[in-house]
Amino acid sequence: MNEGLMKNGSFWMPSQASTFAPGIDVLYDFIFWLSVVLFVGIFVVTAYFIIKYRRKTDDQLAVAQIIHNDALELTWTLIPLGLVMLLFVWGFNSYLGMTVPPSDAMDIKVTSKKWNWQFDYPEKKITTFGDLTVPVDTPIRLVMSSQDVIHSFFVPNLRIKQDSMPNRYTTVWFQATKVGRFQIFCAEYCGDAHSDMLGNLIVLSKKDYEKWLDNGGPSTAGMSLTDLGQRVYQTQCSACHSIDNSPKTGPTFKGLYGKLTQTSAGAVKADENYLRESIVDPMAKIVTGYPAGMITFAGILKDREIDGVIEYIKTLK
Ligand code: HEC
Ligand SMILES: [Cu+2]
Repeated sequence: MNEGLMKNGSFWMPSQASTFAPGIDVLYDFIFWLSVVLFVGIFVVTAYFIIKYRRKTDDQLAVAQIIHNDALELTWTLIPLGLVMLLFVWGFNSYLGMTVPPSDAMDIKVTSKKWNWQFDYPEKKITTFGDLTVPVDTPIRLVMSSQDVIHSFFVPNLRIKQDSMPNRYTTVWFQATKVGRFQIFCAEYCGDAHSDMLGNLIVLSKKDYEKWLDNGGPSTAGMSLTDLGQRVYQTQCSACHSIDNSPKTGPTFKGLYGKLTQTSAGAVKADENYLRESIVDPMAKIVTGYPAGMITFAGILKDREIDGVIEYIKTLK
């Protein structure tokens, strides 16, 4: 579990990890307590009037109707108007602050697709899946788009949420104030595995971030092929392929290696070449009984990652 979402927060809110968070929480608290005061106040006054002006004797006549009262009407118009305008100006102001990034913000490209997040760091040609790594105390602008349906990038600790859409760019910016790991959610219902469309925001000190960039991003160099493959499986394939025979959109990986698979091109033995072809050119042979529902991973996965995932599939006897 990520620190911050469940721990360190208050009863209402996860811990604050961006420059926006304190201001937004004050506005939230203000609206909350204003609602409590108005709710309780109106009920108390209503109850008091019910008792005070109740009919006391059977033959009591109705009190004369009040048709018009300037002072009363001005009061109940102007006070709510003032409150609503205050909330509008306050909210609009913080909205502007969240919409307009500082000119020195660092751009990171975010691509969403069913069902994961891809992050491209322009300076070093690094791409990561699921994990977004950023330096602390640095303005970051996310330029987002989607490869399929609408998704929504949501990090509660930062107090930011922004839809990511096909065929257009949307942006959101933030400045993290705390080193740590925070949960990324998809906040737009986007299909079967929507609730698995999770990621981590990893905030590093500036020095650690430079080191991370210099090492080419997430260090996979020291990882064994199988470990790397398992990671690729979890971020890229687990939405559609199980490893325990349970049914998903695609066939299970359990026992797949070496098996005779029925496909649109006849029976094929699932060896390394077939697995590789299924990953980079999934339309070549469609498994019988399944929809042609897999996208190509050519250009998305590096060769070593493909090798890794094949090794990983081999371990799933
Ligand atoms: C969006 C869902 C989806 C994702 C994500 C996905 N696949 Fe698939 N995959 C399918 C479907 C559906 C099939 C069956 C139809 C076909 O053969 O194309 C399939 C078939 C396969 C097969 C052939 C299986 C067999 O029984 O012969 C392999 C191998 C495979 N996928 C590997 C992968 C790997 C590795 C990944 C991750 C890098 C991945 N898939 C990600 C949907 C998906
Ligand atoms: Cu989504």
